[in-house]
Amino acid sequence: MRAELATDVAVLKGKGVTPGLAVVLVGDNPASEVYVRMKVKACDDAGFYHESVRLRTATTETELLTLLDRLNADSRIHGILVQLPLPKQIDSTRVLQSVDPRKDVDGFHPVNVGRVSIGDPTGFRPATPYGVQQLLLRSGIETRGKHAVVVGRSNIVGRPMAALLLQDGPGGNATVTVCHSRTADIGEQTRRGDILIVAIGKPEFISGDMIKRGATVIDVGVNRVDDPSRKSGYRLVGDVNFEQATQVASAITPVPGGVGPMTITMLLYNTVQAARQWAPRSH
Ligand code: L34
Repeated sequence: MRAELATDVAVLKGKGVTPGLAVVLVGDNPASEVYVRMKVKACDDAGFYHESVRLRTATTETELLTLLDRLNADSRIHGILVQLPLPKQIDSTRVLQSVDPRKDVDGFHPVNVGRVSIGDPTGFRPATPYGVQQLLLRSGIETRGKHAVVVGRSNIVGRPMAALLLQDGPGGNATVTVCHSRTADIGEQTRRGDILIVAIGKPEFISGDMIKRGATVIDVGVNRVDDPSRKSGYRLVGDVNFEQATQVASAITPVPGGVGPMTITMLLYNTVQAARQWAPRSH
């Protein structure tokens, strides 16, 4: 997919358009710093114009909104990403609504949420669930008529994931169950999934006995657990017990190296899509 992107970028540059992304990070959440660094590097590798803006933890909502006004008006910038979570004095909903929907490459603006919800292909699809859908499609895993069980109902992953799997078309047409923290007997639900997608942020929450034999398991969780034997002091584990799951599942994504890198790739895709909307038509 990165190679496909390189071709797309070359075509756009031939038309005088260099995809441009602004990455905004407020505060010093260590995981966010890692993700943002990876995104900026991916932009560099892909030949994008990019601007990364770091704001201190005490940034006011007004300061952030002023920055977004500037980025919304900047013609070099086709995509704007405000890394979440934001410090608590800032109202995330207001911030996400202040990104121009045409530059909302995260797909978090209500206009894009609505478009994805009604199956309008012009809406930006949030990078993580979009990446999961591409993983399934490009691994030849049929979703049509299958029972997909999504664990987690966040706005970033669970809800848009369910919307994408429900859409009519490739990577869609699944029967979808969404589980969450108030679901009674969650194992009873997860065991029904031909495709099990887990995004709840609880280390190794899904044990082998919660998985249907032969299922495809997509582990969206990236959790840091203490590990004194590592130089960093921690290691990464998913929301799924990988060892147990491999005994039961027919396919599974690892953590790290699974959904995370796909998320970054789809962010680049969405930025190219955004840039195309500004490029002169070839016919
Ligand atoms: N606005 N906020 C906004 N957009 C997003 O799309 C995100 N997300 C989530 C958190 N906040 C966001 C991300 O970028 C999660 N996320 C993300 C992106 C990349 C990776 C994980 C989460 C990733 O590449 N993880 C590596 C391991 C990285 C490490 O060493 O910690 C992996 O291989 O899974």
